[in-house]
Order: sequence, then structure tokens, then C-alpha cells
Amino acid sequence: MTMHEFLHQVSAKNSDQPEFIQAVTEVVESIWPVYDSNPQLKKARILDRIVEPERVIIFRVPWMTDAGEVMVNRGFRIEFNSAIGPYKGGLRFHPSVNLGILKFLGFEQVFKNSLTTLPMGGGKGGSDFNPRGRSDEEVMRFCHSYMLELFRHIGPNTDVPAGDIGVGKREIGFMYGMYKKIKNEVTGVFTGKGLDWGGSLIRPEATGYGAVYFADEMLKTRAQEIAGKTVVISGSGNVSQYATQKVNDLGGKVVTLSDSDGFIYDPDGIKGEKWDFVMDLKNVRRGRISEYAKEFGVKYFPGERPWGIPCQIALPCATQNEINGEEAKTLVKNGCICVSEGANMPTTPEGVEVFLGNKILYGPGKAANAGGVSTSGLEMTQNSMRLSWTRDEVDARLHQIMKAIHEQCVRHGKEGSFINYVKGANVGGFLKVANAMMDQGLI
Ligand code: NDP
Ligand code: 2IT
Repeated sequence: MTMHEFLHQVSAKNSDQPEFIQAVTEVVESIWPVYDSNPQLKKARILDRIVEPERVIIFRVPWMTDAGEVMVNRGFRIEFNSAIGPYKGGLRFHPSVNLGILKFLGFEQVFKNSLTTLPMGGGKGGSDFNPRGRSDEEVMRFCHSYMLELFRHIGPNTDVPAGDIGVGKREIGFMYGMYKKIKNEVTGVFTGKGLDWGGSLIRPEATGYGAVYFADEMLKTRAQEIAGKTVVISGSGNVSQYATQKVNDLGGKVVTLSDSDGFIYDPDGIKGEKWDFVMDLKNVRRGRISEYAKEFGVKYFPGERPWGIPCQIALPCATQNEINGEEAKTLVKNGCICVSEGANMPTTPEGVEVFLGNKILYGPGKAANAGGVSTSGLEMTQNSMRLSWTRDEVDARLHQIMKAIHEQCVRHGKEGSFINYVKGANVGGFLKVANAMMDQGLI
């Protein structure tokens, strides 16, 4: 079978799942030469098996609003691949969530987790529940109901969920609490837990910090550094907040943040009390980024994305397909030399082509944002040992893992003097999982 025949088959089988087809196409295009030259992998039909989740769980989540109205959402967990460890990956609560989006995220997670150097398989889950505007009590009732079904499918050695869009410490607390009550067990079944109940230092920071560490590693290959550079960031949630903090620590200047309603542009940099304001706005008051513009008298661009603002470094940290081909061209034209993806698949295939074609430093999400799940792996280790490492110890391990991921990308992605991080991440992530599947036979 040729690559095109294979991709055609995947598209035909999943025709209602464009994001999943997009993620599979990117991986398969990268790894095909390796796959095609290995008759054993082909005979074992590793690719046919790797694009099929081991298990998909879909369930009803009924809950009640504060006003007494009955609501029904759809819950999911995709247990994609356990060849190298328990299923591991976040839960997303967002109205756009559907089977195809979670399958794309679960598929990416398989390769990402493989790159982390830790023994974690890939999974993802979530719901089309929209937490926006809901009270804490409503969110609690939803999370409890969600866990009343999910509990039977997960476990500290089976499947370990965490956060993603719309799921942070609050939601994990409610879900973990219900799991503990039903199972009568205190275990590391979730990561991203609160510090007082089994969480790890640095886990909240890890994805944002990791994406900046990865950018730093990429820049070093061209004798460049973050200090003195202007950085454009999208989103204003967990990943964006700590990416901003780390850029500031390293002497760069972050000039934008966004949410789904628009972006703010602060040419003086989002730091100090301005960063504190964002933390309070987004994590305590759960308000909109437009309030930043009012508070500090800067420009707000409703309904727009920040990619038209000139920068040397771009960190997309909001959601999938948030940089299209035109926006990628604009970034490059304005002098952007480095893109490190905090979000999962934020760049469309046309955008990726622009970045690779212009040979800029382009770190795809499955490498650049792997610091989050890596630190989740470190949280699992601490839970198993029943002890907690210091902030410095976890941060040092995170930093070391990001360097190791970068090295794998260089090893598998070198094309002359250019490093194709897309190819490097996909081939590196694939080989470990494929070899593990070969060792375990036809299951
Ligand atoms: P949060 O929920 O904390 O923040 C998400 C941010 O992105 C918000 O500012 C949100 O704006 C914005 N956003 C979400 N959906 C859209 C959309 N459709 N269009 C425009 N803006 C949108 O999530 P995280 O920061 O945790 O996650 C951000 C990205 O990072 C996701 O792609 C996630 O998969 C990825 N990621 C997260 C990891 C983690 O550890 N949390 C690990 C690795 C990757 P609004 O409030 O208006 O919705
Ligand atoms: O996309 C991701 O890697 C995450 N949302 C984090 C997953 C995790 O298990 O920490």
C-alpha cells in the first residue's frame, strides 16, 4: 500500500473527523520513509493499528443547574495506546469538543508521551460542557456526574487523566474527590492535583515553562537567545500565563495575550503587576482579557488573533488551528524566527508549510508542549514514592527532559544544516511506540 492509499483509507474511515485526519496526515507523511523501509513494521501493520484507538468510551453526563434545570452533556475518554505505559493525557471541557477533536488530541499524545522519555501511553478525554459563566457549584455537580461514570475506566496503573482547556485545579479537585469517595482509595489517579493533596510543585507552570525551554534550545542551535526578543503569545490560560512568566525571567518581552473574544497589545511588556493582574483576572475572577486593556490603557483588538504584531518569537498557546497559512506568512514577513507551540496543533498544514519552507525554528506541539505531561509523569512518580520533590528538583528534571526531547528531534530531524523538528518529533515518538508494539505481539 502506498502512503496515499493509506491516508485515503484513514480519511474514508473517519470522514467526519477533520482534526483527526489532519493529525494523522502530518505524522504519516513524516514517518512514511522509515515505515516503508522496514518490512517487519509493515507486515505487522503497525500503522493501521496505531491510528485505531485501543478503546473509546462515550457516556451521558446529566447534571442540574443552580436554577434546577436538567442538563445533559456528552462525556468521552479515548484510551489510545498503552504500549509503553498507562494511558495518560488531559481532559478538555469546551463546547467544541467532539469525538474527532479528542481523537486528534489522543493520537498526538501517544507520540508526545513517547518523546518525554517516561513510561506513559496516550489518552485524552473531556466533554462538550461549557464552564464559561457557570457557578462553582454547577461545575462541581458536572464534574461529580462525569466521574460517576469515568471512575470505572481509570486507575493509577491504567489510565491517569489531567487538565487541558477548561479543566484546571478546581475541576480536578471535584473529579478526584468523587473518585476517592467511590473507590475508597487515595491514589495518583489524576495529575495536576492541588499541592496539599498529592500535586507536584511546578506542574501548573510546566507546559508554559517547557515551551519556553524548548524555544531556548532551538534558538541555541543558531547562537540566539530569548533575552532582548519580542514575543507574541496567544491565549491567556494556564499555558500562556506561565510561558509569559518564563519569557520575562529570561529577559524577553511578551506583548500580547488573547482569549476567544480578542487580543490585547501591550508594547511595554506584560510583566510585574500586569502579569499579577492577568493571574487574578483569569484564575480568580474568571474575566475577559479585554479588561486588561481597560485597566492599563492599552489597545484591544476584538475578534482578532495576535499574529499581525511584529515579533521574533511566537508562542501559540490557545487552541488548534489558530495560525493559518496567511498568518504564518505575516509572522515570517515581520521577522519571526522561532515558533514554539504551547497548544496542540495550533498551526494549520498550510502554516506548517510556510514555517518549514522559510526554514525558521519551528517546534511542533508534541515536542514543545510536552513539559506539561512530563511533569505529570513526575507527579505520578512522587505519588508512587509517597514523597514530594522540591520546586528546584522538579524544575531541573523538567528542563532536562525538554533538552532530551530537543536532542531526539535533532537526531531524527536533521536535514543538512536545517533541523526539521516536525519530522524529528514524529519519527522519534513513533519508533519507541512501534518497537514496543512489535515486542508485545498482535494485540
Ligand atoms: P486554559 O483553559 O487554561 O486556557 C485556554 C486559553 O485558550 C484561554 O485563553 C481560551 O480563551 C483560549 N481558547 C480556548 N479555545 C479557544 C478557541 N476555540 N479560540 C480562541 N481561543 C481559545 O487551557 P490551557 O492553557 O491548559 O491549554 C491551552 C492549550 O495548550 C490547548 O491547546 C491545550 O491542549 C494545550 N496544552 C495544555 C497543557 C496543560 O498542561 N494545560 C499541556 C499541553 C498542551 P477563552 O477563555 O475565551 O475560552
Ligand atoms: O496536552 C497535554 O499534554 C495535556 N493537556 C497534559 C496532559 C497530562 O496528562 O498532563
